[in-house]
Amino acid sequence: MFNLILFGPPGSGKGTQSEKLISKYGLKHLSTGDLLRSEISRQTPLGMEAKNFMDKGQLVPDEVVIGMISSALDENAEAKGFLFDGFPRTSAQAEALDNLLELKKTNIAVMLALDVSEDELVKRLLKRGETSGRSDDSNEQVIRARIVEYRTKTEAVADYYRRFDKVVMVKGEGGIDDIFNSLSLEIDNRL
Ligand code: B4P
Repeated sequence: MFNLILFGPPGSGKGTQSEKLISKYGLKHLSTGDLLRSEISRQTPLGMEAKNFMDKGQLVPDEVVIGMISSALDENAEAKGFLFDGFPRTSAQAEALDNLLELKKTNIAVMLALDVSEDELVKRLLKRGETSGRSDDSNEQVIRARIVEYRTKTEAVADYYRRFDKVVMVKGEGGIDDIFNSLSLEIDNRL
């Protein structure tokens, strides 16, 4: 099994690159953002709870997302590997993921971290907000709050994986295909 984490601030291209990577490598895409938005659109109790946090640009509580990932791993026991997109976003989530993967006798091969400047992030998210219908993309204050959440709670997750020498920084600005080629090269080196 080959498992990788695509990491980076909101708007860094995780969702965009994940779509291309899963089709090239046949990995199962697990995006906590997509899973949460699906719960919201189905108006489940979990979705209603998550929406309160997401609309303010805050992270959803750890126990909610860890539970979601745990179920998704069980539902996809036959996958040849997972691409984690937007998860883990806190140190508690990183530890929980390690434990879940250990139960399956596997681990994280690499964390690919997209590096993008804050100005570019805000520009991209506001642009997506014009068409996506995502309430967390259309308001600059909420976008800035998401970036603060990233700096205060999520950035430390990279330090967690650095301890195991698993982090590779990749330039996340420029053409989508160029970034995809850089990510692919790092994966090919580890397969
Ligand atoms: P996510 O759905 O994970 O969304 P994101 O981080 O905002 O965006 P992503 O990085 O995937 O976007 P992309 O760059 O592809 O999270 C949303 C919310 O859910 C969070 O704020 C939080 O509340 C909650 N949540 C999710 N996971 C959680 C967790 N584990 N714990 C707690 N809460 C959690 O796209 C951005 C735009 O840039 C697109 O329009 C794209 O077209 C464009 N773009 C991409 N690459 C580009 C390039 N190279 N050049 C120009 N534009 C580019």
